[in-house]
Amino acid sequence: MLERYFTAASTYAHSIDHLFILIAVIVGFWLIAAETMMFVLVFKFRAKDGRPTQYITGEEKHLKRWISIPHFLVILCDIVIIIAAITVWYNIKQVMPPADATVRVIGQQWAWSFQQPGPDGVLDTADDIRTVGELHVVVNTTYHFELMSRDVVHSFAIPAFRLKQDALPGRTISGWFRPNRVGTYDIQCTQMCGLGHALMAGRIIVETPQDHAAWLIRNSSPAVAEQQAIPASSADGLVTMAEVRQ
Ligand SMILES: [Cu+2]
Repeated sequence: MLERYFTAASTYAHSIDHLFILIAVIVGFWLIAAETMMFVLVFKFRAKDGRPTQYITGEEKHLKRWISIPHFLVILCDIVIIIAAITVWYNIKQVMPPADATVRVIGQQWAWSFQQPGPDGVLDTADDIRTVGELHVVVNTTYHFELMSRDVVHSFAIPAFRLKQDALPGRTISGWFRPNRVGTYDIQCTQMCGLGHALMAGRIIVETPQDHAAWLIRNSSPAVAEQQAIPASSADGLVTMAEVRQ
């Protein structure tokens, strides 16, 4: 079950994982250091017969150092985390690499629906393919998505891609992903969007160009399919996108 959270199937999945590991290691180090220190002091200076209680104001220089030095080091660690986080955010959310294809993703209570170009490769034309709960994409292809919502706030999430983006009614939000591993991965809604929220799942199928071309033809309108039909003998999976688009 946890497998889907560890699978990395997009080009930026690893940079997000590395950021999480960096934060976990830095924060984990300080957690262990602070807790260890606390228990050592509690144990060492516990009440003992014949030992007078010390009154410490916290103003003593040699004691103040126990606060100021770790404080300074923690701020230094914060700066490291902030720089790493901004770099990852900038590369994934602020910069859009040129798109090989664009898909439209629409959230509504309680399903994801998708609109993607048909064999002509252009969105909003007669041969567009519309699907519900299932998005077919080609491996090693940069996709831009236009994310919309028909009703309330949803969040489009593909854990295997480390992709998560809120969908707001009345707005079209752009983003991108580049799948780099063939397979079928979960799509989830990660904003509580009503009674059927938990049922708002889908899947993304990352396939080879050949499989995708065959899928395109199977799912195009009958007229387009006939035009682009592959003879049964050559339907051995050797059709390229370029051939399909001709
Ligand atoms: Cu939702």
